[in-house]
Amino acid sequence: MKCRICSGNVSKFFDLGPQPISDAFLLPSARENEFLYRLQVGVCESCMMVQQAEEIPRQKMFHADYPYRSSGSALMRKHFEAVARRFLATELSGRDPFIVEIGSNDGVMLKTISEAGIRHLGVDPSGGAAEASAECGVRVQVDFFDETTAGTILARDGQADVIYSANTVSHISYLDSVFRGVDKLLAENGVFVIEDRYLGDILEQTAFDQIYDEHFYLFSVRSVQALVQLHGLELSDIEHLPVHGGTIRYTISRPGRRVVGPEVGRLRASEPVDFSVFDDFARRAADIRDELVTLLARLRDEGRRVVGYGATAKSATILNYCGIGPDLIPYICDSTPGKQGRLTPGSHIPVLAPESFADPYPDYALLFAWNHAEEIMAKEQAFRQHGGQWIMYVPGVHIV
Ligand code: JHZ
Ligand code: SAH
Ligand code: ZN
Repeated sequence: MKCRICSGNVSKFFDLGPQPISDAFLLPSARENEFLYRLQVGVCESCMMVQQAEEIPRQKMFHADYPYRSSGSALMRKHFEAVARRFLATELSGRDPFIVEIGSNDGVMLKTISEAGIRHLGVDPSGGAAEASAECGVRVQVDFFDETTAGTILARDGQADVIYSANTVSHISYLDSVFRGVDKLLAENGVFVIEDRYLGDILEQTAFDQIYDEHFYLFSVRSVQALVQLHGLELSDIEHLPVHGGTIRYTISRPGRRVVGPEVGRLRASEPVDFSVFDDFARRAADIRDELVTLLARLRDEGRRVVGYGATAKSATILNYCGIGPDLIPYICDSTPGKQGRLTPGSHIPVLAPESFADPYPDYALLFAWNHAEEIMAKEQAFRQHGGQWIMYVPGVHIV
């Protein structure tokens, strides 16, 4: 298998078997003929980009009914407001600045930019999310960002001082086209800022649920630096952030335009050179699967009730890789309207509104939205007061 970035040799290290589209929550009548594919990941021996073996057609994942809404978490609303405020104070403080966001979803970040009266454009193919962003005053183009889209934006709006993209660039297999588009659209002294899950944290926490269809790539400093250089740009800074279990914000600019920060070399030097870490990771993931399934089966046999909390995209990997279905987890509570009343992809577990959680409280709750643990546990304090306990599986199976 050849690297989608540099054509180097990719060595596969983890086969997660047949998997559904992670955000394709089914209507109960649509459980037949579900689309499944084989989820396998490998690492490029040249540029270290971790990537999937199979590409899913993009419109199968991102379309009018794509249910994820970034604003569903107070933590992420706060995070993106801070991102916008920082841009307003720095890169967007000049004369008539312009910012483009790739994967603007429901406008969680651009809302603050729009309120400040700054020229902006969100690009997102998920029509439902785009509609929600338009309702809060965000200008949006319902489209996949690529070289063609970039050309249209350039002709209509001119060059961008900032191109920002959170949790989206890693979702795009055709990054050659995206980077050609960025190169066209970015102003001479502009910045391309990407935030994405960090491979280093995923390996350290054995967070193998971060591997699913949408996460076509898992980024590291080394692989992003290689990617950026291939397209004639420079990785000028990185910041390691705690959101989503560990994220890196990469600041990319035209060569020589910015001083390269010391963190780039420092974190890069900590990244693996011996690829046996990937085989160890796959082995630990299989151990976590065995431990989790054993625990859930034991609790069921003891007559304990266990329900799920947070019908995340990540949970598709856990449920389908572990073979967990409604016999072990009768339902999952989730606050997203577009997921409620539907079944989880592949595993066909009903998704119910959070109000069902207390009706009556289960003995245990398996927290699939572990990256929002603090927020969820704070709002569900009564669960613990009723004797309930949380089951976690990152960084290993444990009960809190
Ligand atoms: P959350 C998605 O991943 C998909 P997911 C995508 N690939 C990605 O990278 C990230 O988002 C950005 C619910 N919830 O953020 C809402 C509650 O019920 O971990 C969500 O369905 N109550 C684009 O899906 C889910 O949990 C709450 O109080 O893994 C959280 O999803 C809170 C805070 C959340 O992303
Ligand atoms: N930035 C938000 C949303 C992440 S969800 C956040 O961090 O929470 C990923 C989003 O990327 C989805 O809304 C999806 O529709 C969008 N997306 C996927 N491919 C894209 C592409 N080629 N161009 C623009 N957006 C894309
Ligand atoms: Zn490569």
